Amino acid sequence: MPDPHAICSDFSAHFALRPRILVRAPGRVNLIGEHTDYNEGFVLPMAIDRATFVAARSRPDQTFRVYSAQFAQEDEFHLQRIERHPDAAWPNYVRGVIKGLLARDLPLTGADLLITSDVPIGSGLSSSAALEVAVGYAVQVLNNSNLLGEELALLAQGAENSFVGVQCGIMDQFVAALGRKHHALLIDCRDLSYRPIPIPPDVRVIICDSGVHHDLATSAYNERRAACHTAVRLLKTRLPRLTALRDLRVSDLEVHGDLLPPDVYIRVRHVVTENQRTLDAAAALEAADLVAFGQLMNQSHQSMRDDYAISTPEIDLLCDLARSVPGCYGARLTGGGFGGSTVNLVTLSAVEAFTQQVAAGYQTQTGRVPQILVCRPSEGVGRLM
Ligand code: GAF
Repeated sequence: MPDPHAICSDFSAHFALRPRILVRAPGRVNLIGEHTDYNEGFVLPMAIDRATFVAARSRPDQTFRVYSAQFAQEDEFHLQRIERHPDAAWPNYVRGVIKGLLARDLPLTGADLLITSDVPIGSGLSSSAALEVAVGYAVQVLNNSNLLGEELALLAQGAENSFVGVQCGIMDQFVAALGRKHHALLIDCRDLSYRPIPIPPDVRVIICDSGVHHDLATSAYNERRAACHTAVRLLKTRLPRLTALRDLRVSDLEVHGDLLPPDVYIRVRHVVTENQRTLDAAAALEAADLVAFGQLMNQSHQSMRDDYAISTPEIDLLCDLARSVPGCYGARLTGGGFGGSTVNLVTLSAVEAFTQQVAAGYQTQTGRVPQILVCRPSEGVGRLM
């Protein structure tokens, strides 16, 4: 984790004043429940011990000066004129959140922000949600407002949907805002109720970053979401009460699947089976039945690979390597897909062997060194200073 004192010193060096606050929001890894959130279904993510940090101080005017230590770039904008940044991507996450706060009629002053992070970018660990939630929280603390928890998550998701242009669901922002130490969260993405489920102390959640990320991921993600909308529209002709794929059971799909073109049918099959797997996996975790949990992870990966078509050869290889290590309960792609990372559940005593064998196997077969993070379930957003 970056040293909080060093972050504050960087702020002082950049803005010539001490920051008033320092905020942290975590990245996340999803244990199971992929592409179910925007179908109003269930997800089971946990916040990780990698995070984005925002040091901040109010300004007496209406200007925002935002420095990204990772990109060594500064962005400046006026509160009354917030538009998309013409070239860089990262400022739009910040601008979108501030615009969202203004749209909620919160009276804001300008601020100086310094942002730094140890959440890898493009690895499927939701560095963007960590950034949105950290900025939304920090700016509210400066302005004495308290849109917290699920409201903060919705604000951050809105920024990503309408300002950045990714039609993501609520999962990443929700767990960045509400993550719980030692726990994963079973989230019902329809009514946003949730239940923390403890991760047993004798296992580790290990992330393996393939180092491969496809540029078309955003458009492919939006296409998947569009296919789900199409499916609901077609199914509604016979099932008028259906409002989202969450309402469909596996048995309904067998009866009404003839309404769907084959390419849409397999997408729906992933969502419907994944939703059930997520509920089953949450029950298995609650019962500390890690063997059952791991089998559901493996089935989830197969469904993402074959039906939702969001895996890659590198991710499939990482999963195969992981499953060949004794003590690994299960392995699957995590996050939106098209590259990124796998999530693996590994018994404590096998962590070292797992790390060595997967890294060596991946390097031999691809020439790439995977980043492997043994991570701990952490708290959601909070103030460090
Ligand atoms: C990305 C999105 F941001 C989430 O909302 C979710 O849909 C996920 O992909 C897939 O489960 O992380």
